[in-house]
Amino acid sequence: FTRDEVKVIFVLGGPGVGKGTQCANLVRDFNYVHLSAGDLLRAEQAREGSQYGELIKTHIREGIIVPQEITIALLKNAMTAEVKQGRTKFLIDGFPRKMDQAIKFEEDVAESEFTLYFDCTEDVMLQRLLKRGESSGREDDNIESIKKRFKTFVETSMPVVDYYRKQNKLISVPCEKSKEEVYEIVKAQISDRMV
Ligand code: UP5
Ligand code: MG
Repeated sequence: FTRDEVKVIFVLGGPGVGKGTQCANLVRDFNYVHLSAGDLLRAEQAREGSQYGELIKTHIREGIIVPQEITIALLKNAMTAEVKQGRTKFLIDGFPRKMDQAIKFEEDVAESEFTLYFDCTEDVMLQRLLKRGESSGREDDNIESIKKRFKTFVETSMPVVDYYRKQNKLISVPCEKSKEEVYEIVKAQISDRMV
């Protein structure tokens, strides 16, 4: 596909803030495809014969960012498959979480329309992750990994958020309230831009 064929919205926010939850709401109400970079990495990790399985596993457990080449290739593949089916509008969740990824993706794949940023205190995110960790089976939903994810988010991913804020391409939504209340704010902020 070419860069003009697709429409891309980035969805960013700290670990456990509710990116996946709100993307599911958006997909229900708008004609978008939800691609979670983390989900794509976990699927690749679990894929038999993947040469990156071990690398992805350790990076996720340590809460650090997998090299961009891997993540961008997974995203591109997933997008290609969707475009073939005529689906061209994407919510890209949990990506880009490092400046090099943002620049490379926008250069090579497509420019983002805007970034939806979910904002929340670490305390609230921690509670959500610990609760989810009781049943998620995710290898990074434990207190040690969660602390590392928070650190990476502040040091490595917030510069991306600030970069889009400076470009006036950031829509920031507070996320402390209930899922339903947060979604009301999301809709009010972006529904006119989801066409
Ligand atoms: N919940 C959600 N909203 C709520 C609300 N308003 N009130 C109360 N509860 C709420 O939600 C988390 C939990 O909170 C759920 O139980 C939910 O019901 C509840 P969820 O929607 O899953 O939050 P989300 O922001 O998607 O959390 P997630 O854990 O997926 O975020 P991360 O950004 O940490 O995880 P991701 O999967 O994106 O990445 C994992 C790892 O992959 C990274 O740490 C990194 O190592 C690697 N990665 C890369 O290397 N590169 C990438 O580009 C992407 C990922
Ligand atoms: Mg998620």
